[in-house]
Amino acid sequence: MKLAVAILNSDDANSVIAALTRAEFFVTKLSTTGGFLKAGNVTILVGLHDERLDEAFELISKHSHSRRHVIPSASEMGLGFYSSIPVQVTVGGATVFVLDVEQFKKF
Ligand code: 2BA
Repeated sequence: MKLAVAILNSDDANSVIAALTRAEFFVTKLSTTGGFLKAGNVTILVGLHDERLDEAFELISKHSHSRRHVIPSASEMGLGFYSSIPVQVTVGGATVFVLDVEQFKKF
């Protein structure tokens, strides 16, 4: 058993979650904030059997899109300094971590 922890763009989250749920995955949605942009994003937890990992990856990647984000000049960059020029970063699609699950129980 695995736990997939996927950080999604807020604009993609509903379609990713809908696709996973339709495919009978169990999903928990958390409201999170990126440390760099300090903008809201969505983290989902998906507990799943090892053999369904590729299927979950496929659905997450199909419904996640990368976006360019411009940090305006003179905004704090999360690194302890201020930029004097606008900085462009590419955000996403999805960032996914996969953890081994030692035990899984529902009471
Ligand atoms: P944020 O931390 O707000 O980062 C947004 C985007 O800014 C990142 O996109 C990346 O392009 C850039 N970025 C982040 N940290 C940076 C740094 N120290 N120096 C230069 N550029 C940096 P993504 O990599 O697609 O990440 C999207 C969101 O996923 C992140 O939002 C964060 O919430 C999460 N994330 C990504 N990688 C992570 C990791 N290794 N551990 C934990 N969370 C991660």
